[in-house]
Amino acid sequence: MKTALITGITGQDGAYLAELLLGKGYKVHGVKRRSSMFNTDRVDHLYQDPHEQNVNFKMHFGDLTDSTNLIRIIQETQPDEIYNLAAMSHVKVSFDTPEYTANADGLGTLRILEAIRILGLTEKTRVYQASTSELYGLVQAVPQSETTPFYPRSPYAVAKLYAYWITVNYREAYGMFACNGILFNHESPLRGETFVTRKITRAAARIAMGLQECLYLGNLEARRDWGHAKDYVEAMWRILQQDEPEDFVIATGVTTTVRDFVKMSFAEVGIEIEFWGEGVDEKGYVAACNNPEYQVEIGKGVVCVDPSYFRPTEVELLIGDATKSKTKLGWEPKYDLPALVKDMMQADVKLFKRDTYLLDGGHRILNYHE
Ligand code: NDP
Ligand code: GDR
Repeated sequence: MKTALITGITGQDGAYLAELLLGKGYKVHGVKRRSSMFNTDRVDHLYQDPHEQNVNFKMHFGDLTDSTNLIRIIQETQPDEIYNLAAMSHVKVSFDTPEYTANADGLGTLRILEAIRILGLTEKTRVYQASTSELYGLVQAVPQSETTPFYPRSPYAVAKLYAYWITVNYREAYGMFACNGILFNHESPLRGETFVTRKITRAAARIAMGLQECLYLGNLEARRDWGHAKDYVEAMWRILQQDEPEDFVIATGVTTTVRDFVKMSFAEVGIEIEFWGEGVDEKGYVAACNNPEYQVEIGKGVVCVDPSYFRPTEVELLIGDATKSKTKLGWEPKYDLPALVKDMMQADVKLFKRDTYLLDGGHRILNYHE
């Protein structure tokens, strides 16, 4: 039985990866942060009572900014594979918290690699580093492959650039089996609510139910190569099963604007969406949506552009070339974009139907944001 350690177990990818590895017979350890509220929703279905025998899923409190903690967890668990998925992963937020992002996303990776070296596990433990298409940033060439030059455009991407290269360096300097998966955007019903796709599918479901009138978004013209997280965690695992450690791009090869993602999502609930505020000055955008003159009929949907969601420097176009992964890893995505949108929309419609019953019954719902 192989043992895996997953940092970021409470996140979207951590949850899907844990499920995948448990299904393959792994013993899975996860690193979770202390929070003042329960933060394990995404993995609660995998929970095993620690008092029972043969427990294959265990969580440990930890943080990527705490090296002694990481050394102790790695020493205790002696993993065959570490998947470093933990990160402050929100690009826009990284402009507000650049130092913390550098610490967790950049130095956090170094702490894991050093812990392996300090513990004498360089021969035993393989490492997957969650690298990102954000490394490409300002477009140098398309489609983007393993050989396309990087030009990061946010504190998040710059921190991930350090993580990328320190992973390569430890592989070359110490012969470690350490690999980067350069993953393009991947989404799912478990996607964090503040990333654009989930923000859109939640709003589409809520607007269809009359729970919300307007969806505020930033740059509608940005283009992303969106895949399904379930397909992408499969690729992470395959990367660590190779004979030689290498870096791989994981992408669908199809790019779509935020605007079209909006249209596709609302079409799932039979709503033709209107886009307001374009061509109006910055304050005008928001004012139009808040103006009572513009009452929206229930069942109709409106998107308003709110410049507060613009980023100081934007990544305009991502489209990945995953030829190497397809040939070497034998990886193929099972979901295309319409299937992804359908999966997310169905889940959010179900979620808000449940919430409607609870609200109608006079119950308060925690974490209930529009
Ligand atoms: P999420 O934001 O959903 O999850 C991030 C995880 O990291 C959460 O479990 C979070 O814990 C944890 N975390 C954050 N900071 C720390 C810290 N200082 N110490 C320990 N844990 C921490 O991200 P995803 O699952 O979407 O992404 C997984 C990884 O892949 C990230 O590194 C991301 O940057 C990268 N990536 C993601 C892509 C995507 O499209 N999803 C594409 C390419 C790369 P908590 O729940 O407590 O907040
Ligand atoms: P991204 O994802 O920055 O690509 O990073 P996000 O969904 O946040 O943004 C995608 C694009 O949509 C535009 N956008 C908005 N974004 C958000 N969050 N909220 C809005 O209201 C909004 N309106 C328009 C953005 O400007 C951007 O162009 C994700 C994260 O998962 C990273 O961790 C990961 O590395 C990359 O994907 C690949």
